Amino acid sequence: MKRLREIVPHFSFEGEYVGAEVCTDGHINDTFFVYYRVHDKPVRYVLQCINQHVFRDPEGVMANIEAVTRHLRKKVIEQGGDPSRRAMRVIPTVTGYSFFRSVGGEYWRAYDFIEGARTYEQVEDPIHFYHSGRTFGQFQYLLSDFPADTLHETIERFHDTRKRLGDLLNVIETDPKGRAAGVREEIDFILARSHETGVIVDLLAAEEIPLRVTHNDTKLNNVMIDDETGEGICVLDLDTVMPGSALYDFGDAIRFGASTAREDEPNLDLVSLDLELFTAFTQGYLSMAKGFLNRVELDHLAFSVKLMTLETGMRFLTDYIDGDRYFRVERPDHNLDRARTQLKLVADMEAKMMRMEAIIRDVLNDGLKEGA
Ligand code: GN1
Ligand code: MG
Repeated sequence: MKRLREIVPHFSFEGEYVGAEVCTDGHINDTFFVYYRVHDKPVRYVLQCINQHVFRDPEGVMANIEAVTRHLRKKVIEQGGDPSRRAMRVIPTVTGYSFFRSVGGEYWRAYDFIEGARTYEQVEDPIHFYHSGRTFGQFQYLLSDFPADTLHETIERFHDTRKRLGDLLNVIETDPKGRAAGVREEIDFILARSHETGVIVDLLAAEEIPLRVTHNDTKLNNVMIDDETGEGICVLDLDTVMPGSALYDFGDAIRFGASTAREDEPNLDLVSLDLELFTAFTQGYLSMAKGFLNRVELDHLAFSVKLMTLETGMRFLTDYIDGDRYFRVERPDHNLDRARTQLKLVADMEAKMMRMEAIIRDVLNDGLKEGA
């Protein structure tokens, strides 16, 4: 916390400083809540130190975030919404920059905290997940006229699942901690599905599905849900906003939010895909997105759920074998537990694939009836 006292004065926070605490959500950046008082009213800000092992170009990240939040704010205002709740605001430094670079080369940035709303690690009420779907669908919709090619690709080939498979194969080869032999079963499970890893990137390359501005990290805990109405207010964690496929966002949201267990649940018997939650998200998402997705995108929604889950399982397993260098871990084998939940989900998703397809068809057909 000591270093915070040196960082805080560089931001144009309003009021008197009260204190700060660590926020433990998220696997990548260091996050803090900073408390102020403005005319006796408590105010909270979010202060983050960007992880430069993951984000090699923090200035590119902030340029993306600045441009995207500006665009979202403009859209929200045009539509008569409340921009202070519906779009994140980057708090400038006292010298007017979107980030502060410390003497040691750390990059810090700050946001307003939206009060009267919270994020969830797991769905507590399916309606929240419906609203999560609507909020991510709306995010894509509001950015559909944003020039995607002006964004920095801040993590190269982030959701290129075939490349992620290559990363796994490389680390199995070098095996720096001697962990590969202990996870043969998991490796074999992934290898048996290697032919599917290129499906979405190949559709993008063939221009059968368009490149869109996507969020790329659509976990339930990246949506603020209003405490009173249960509605999704806005999307958080814009670090990975980049050109990508809408399928990445749909699939990743389901893999995290529609699981019956936490992402790191060690007891795999508790882990499965909840089809009721799948339905809730699909209804919310398609209520915003069915108007702009093309036929090939719609046809691959269910597949994307499985592919994004397989990809995340591969990433956790890669990091486990690599000695836990990427994702923050809180216990030994944490990344292995995470990898196993993902692979368990993949197997369950395969068993439920036809039912997912049928639900998507029903949701689309109901939508058509409504509009008729
Ligand atoms: C990371 O930091 P967090 O928890 O929002 C990761 C995502 C993974 C996710 C798995 C930049 O997101 O890609 O899906 O963990 N973010 C980055 O929980 O790698
Ligand atoms: Mg996050």
